[in-house]
Amino acid sequence: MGKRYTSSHWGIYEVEEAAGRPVLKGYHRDPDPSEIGLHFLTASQHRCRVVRPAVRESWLREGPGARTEGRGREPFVEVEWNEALDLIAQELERVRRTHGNASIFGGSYGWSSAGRFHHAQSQIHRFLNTIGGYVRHRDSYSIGAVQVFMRHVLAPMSELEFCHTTWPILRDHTRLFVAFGGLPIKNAQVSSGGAARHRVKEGIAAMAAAGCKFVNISPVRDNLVIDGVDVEWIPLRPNTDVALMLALAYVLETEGLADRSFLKRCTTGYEIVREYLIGGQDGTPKTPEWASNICGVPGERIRLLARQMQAQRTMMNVAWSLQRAVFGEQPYWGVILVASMLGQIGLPGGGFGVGYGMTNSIGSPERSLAGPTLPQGANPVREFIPVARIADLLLNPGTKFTYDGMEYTYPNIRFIYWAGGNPFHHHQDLNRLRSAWERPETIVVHEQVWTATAKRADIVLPVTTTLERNDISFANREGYLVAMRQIVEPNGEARDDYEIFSRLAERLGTQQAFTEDRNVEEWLKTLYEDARTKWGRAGVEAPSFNSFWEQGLFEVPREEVQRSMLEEFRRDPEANPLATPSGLIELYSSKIDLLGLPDCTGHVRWQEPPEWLGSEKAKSYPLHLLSDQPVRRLHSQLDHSDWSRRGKIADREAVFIHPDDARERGIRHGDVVMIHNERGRCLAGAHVSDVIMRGVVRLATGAWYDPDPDDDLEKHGNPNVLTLDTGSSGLSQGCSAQTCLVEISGPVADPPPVTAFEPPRFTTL
Ligand SMILES: Nc1nc2c(c(=O)[nH]1)N[C@H]1C(S)=C(S)[C@@H](COP(=O)(O)OP(=O)(O)OC[C@H]3O[C@@H](n4cnc5c(=O)[nH]c(N)nc54)[C@H](O)[C@@H]3O)O[C@H]1N2
Ligand SMILES: Nc1nc2c(c(=O)[nH]1)N[C@H]1C(S)=C(S)[C@@H](COP(=O)(O)OP(=O)(O)OC[C@H]3O[C@@H](n4cnc5c(=O)[nH]c(N)nc54)[C@H](O)[C@@H]3O)O[C@H]1N2
Ligand SMILES: [Mo]
Repeated sequence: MGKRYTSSHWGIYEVEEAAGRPVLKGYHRDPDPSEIGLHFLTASQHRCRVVRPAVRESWLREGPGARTEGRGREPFVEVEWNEALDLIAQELERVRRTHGNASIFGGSYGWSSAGRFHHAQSQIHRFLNTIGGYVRHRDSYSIGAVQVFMRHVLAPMSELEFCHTTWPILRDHTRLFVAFGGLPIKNAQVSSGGAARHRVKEGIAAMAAAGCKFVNISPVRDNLVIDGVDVEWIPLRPNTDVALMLALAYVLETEGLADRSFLKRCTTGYEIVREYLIGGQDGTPKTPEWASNICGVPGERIRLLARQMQAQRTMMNVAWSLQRAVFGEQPYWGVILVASMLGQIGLPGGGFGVGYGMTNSIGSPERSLAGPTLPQGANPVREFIPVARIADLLLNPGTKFTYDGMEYTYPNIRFIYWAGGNPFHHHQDLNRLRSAWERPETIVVHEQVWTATAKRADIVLPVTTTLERNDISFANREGYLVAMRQIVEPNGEARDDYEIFSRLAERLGTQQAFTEDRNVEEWLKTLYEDARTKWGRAGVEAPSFNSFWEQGLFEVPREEVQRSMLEEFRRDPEANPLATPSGLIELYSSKIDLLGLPDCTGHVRWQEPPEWLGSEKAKSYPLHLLSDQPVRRLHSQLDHSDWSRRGKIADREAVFIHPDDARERGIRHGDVVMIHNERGRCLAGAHVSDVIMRGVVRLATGAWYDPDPDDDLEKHGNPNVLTLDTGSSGLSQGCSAQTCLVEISGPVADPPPVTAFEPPRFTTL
């Protein structure tokens, strides 16, 4: 056997032996390996692992629906595997016979693990499809708003994400890079399915060395930092980028700097937007001074920026966080407007990006290929929710919601089956989710560790990590297929999700449909060979499965040609039309306008979000809370690792606060403070720093939700007890986590200890 590798969302790691035990090292061809993955192996032995199947006491004693308010409080009873599987199979049978499959929610949103066969979401969806289907989710928390919106005005995000202008082209051509939300190298540690060579740090450094200037437009400074290079930071109030973008457009229009020929050839609707810009619709010209009052950026800087962008090859980038907000579509429409007026879309190094720095794969010069994936089968159930509407679904069965121009009804959910995600980390307004979570009669969770979601289930089944099973990892445009050979034995009684669903399928009479009579090794081979055949047609010769498995990884040969996003379209929009109604970039969309939605009209528009620093509410809650992606983990994954815990302050997640805001509140660096608003309260450790602007605070996501059982105080610093749970708009219904005002008080004397990583209580019957 050759060298051993494993792969994770954080990267490829080499497996070596030290003192007779395996250790992980960064892949030697990775220029910037992520520290997160180095701690995967040790974390997988943590005592928060789920060891045996467990059932909530009242559910076991009294059956489905019993004392559902006890979820998260009551002890569990550990049971034998066969008993747990019998209970789940009987309950699935009861629910689908009595209430139909549209009463089973199998959303399972989450990243789970990098291996493509054991990918928990694919496994659970395939299983539920074989038993008659389930209510599913659509879209993602990542890009919920823009995913729905973008295809109407330009192109589907799924296409755009993988056709970004490559880093080498940016280096050779871009002279000015304007980053709304920065270029967070911390985020580019990951790619869903497996980052390979971490390229963003060196990509940015190479651009800077080639003379490109960077402007970071963001409430925080530290998400665009280049060693030895001055990056201009333009602080702006959260949720106000669209005002700034409109003012840039206003300057381009009124100073005669707009590229009329590009607007005419490649876009539609500019005249209508122009009316809005100059104040024809509402009597308010969108001048730099108008924008300055909203976003806090000096009018002169806005004016100058517009001229600078017009005078040289400029790439603009918008972080995904900007659309994880109420009216989240607007900054994206705004950047499309400004980029169209600059007329550089499709030119090397010009135009706009919608995700540089968000994951490692964006802007990668590697080939675009579809990798091995487990077929999920067909879902006969039509009902679905936009992913971030989970609490609405549970609280309001039978009520209507709008989505992408249609009206739908929330079904009545009795059974939640979750594998590979952590809603008590990822969802907004967790106190609201907590009441919603009491509604279903049965909740089953497959987990590796005792997450807050596992603790709030009726039946929890222990599953293996990728280190404990064989798998294949692949992420598009990462350039590698990795043979993830098992490194350690399964922890406790943990089983693979596949094994669990196979045993359930056996009980429910769908074993053949689910397993197709293949064991894991046969599946890996089949999925690999299927992908290899497809790749062969695309001119990529991959080795046979056996030699791939032996070698440990396969490096996909690179394409010779570098790419610029939308270059074909720009060259000849008639021959290469976009998939929009006009075939052009829609600066005005009659399709969206005709929907008559109040919160997403026919063109980009500034609207006051329900919570922002200029709102009435800021009088009681004067700080805007950003809950960004964490540096030392992936969401809630590996929060129990040493690496993540060493990043905490007084055991809690660090809340970044400006020195003046801290002083006004008597808060010092290292204090435990309380963050609160009318939705919830949590404790956090104060990190006093001027990397954040005044009036804004930042608490990363992913500290395991840890509410005190006797009141609603969250002890660990999970921002989602504070965030807003409303759809980004009636069009997209995306997640609105970044629209959130809070107040902070402190210091808190004698804070209660963090208990997030403790397993739940156990009892016997
Ligand atoms: N406030 C706020 N909230 C946010 C965001 C924000 O910016 N602000 N961002 C949102 C975004 S973009 C996202 S993507 C979500 C992320 O939210 P999630 O994807 O739900 O977060 P993860 O922590 O990755 O959850 C994955 C879970 O799967 C488990 N797991 C791993 N491997 C396996 C496996 O093989 N089998 C099984 N059964 N389980 C496994 C892990 O232990 C973990 O608990 O959070 C969203 N929430
Ligand atoms: N290490 C690590 N990396 C990750 C993840 C992780 O959990 N850990 N999660 C991955 C996932 S699932 C996703 S979806 C991506 C998400 O990628 P993003 O959503 O883009 O990431 P964030 O870190 O939330 O925010 C990026 C930047 O936007 C800034 N920002 C926030 N609000 C505003 C605003 O209103 N205006 C402006 N101009 N800037 C603003 C933030 O301060 C931050 O600097 O990250 C991925 N990368
Ligand atoms: Mo995400």
